Amino acid sequence: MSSQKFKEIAKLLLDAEIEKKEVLRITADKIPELTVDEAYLIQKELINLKIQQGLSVVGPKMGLTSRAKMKQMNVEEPIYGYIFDNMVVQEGSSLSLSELIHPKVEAEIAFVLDKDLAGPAISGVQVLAATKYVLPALEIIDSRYENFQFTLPDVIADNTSSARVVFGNQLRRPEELELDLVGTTLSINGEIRALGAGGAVLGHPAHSVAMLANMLHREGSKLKAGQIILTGGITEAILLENGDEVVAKFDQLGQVSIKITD
Ligand code: 0L1
Ligand code: MG
Repeated sequence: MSSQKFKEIAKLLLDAEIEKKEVLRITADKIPELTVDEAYLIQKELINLKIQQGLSVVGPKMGLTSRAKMKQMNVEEPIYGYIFDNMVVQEGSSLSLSELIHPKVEAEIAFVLDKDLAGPAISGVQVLAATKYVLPALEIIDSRYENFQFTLPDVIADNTSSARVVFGNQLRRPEELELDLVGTTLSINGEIRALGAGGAVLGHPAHSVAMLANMLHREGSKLKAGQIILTGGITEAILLENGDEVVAKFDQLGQVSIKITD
């Protein structure tokens, strides 16, 4: 497959994001045999296009980190993408549906490292030793594909549906908490719509960061100090509607909220 083709598809996905228009998944017509490795090459082209437009990477994110989501997609390994500065929404502020296609929200724990971490064979213990602090987050995913329908390579190419992120204000040292036991509720308009604990993320969110460092190593890359890393959904993702008041509460980590407008 030519790199020109990958560039064209990256541009198509970027245009879909900017114009807020869903497109047919790549594997339905353009490249039915798209592999995971090729999908990451398309993702890389997409990331480069965003950087050329003046955007900056805030940090990487892991997706499909729960056993349930992996089983649903019939995959053995999570996937990763990137969060950009224009995706960060202030805690407690409003987000307009007019900026997005069909957004969904999920509750996550984010890490900030104070040392670079390069795979291979990084462990959860090494991640915790290199962590400056952890913080609560809401991730808003917004697949650029029609009806959120895609295969694994499609969603990798689409920067793992990354769209918006809201970070909470409470920063905690990881040793102050048992992150796998951190209970989390995701409420909309006062009603709990999803719940879970940190252990839903590959047994412990630090395992997700370790796996990410090891996956990045395969492409000659690493986790960098200061980046904010999203570890993956503790809860399922819930479709957002106009008027939704979204609040995720995390045991010992505080809460993160956002209001959805039209
Ligand atoms: O952050 C995520 O877990 C999303 C990964 C992509 C799958 C989806 O869009 O549901
Ligand atoms: Mg996520």
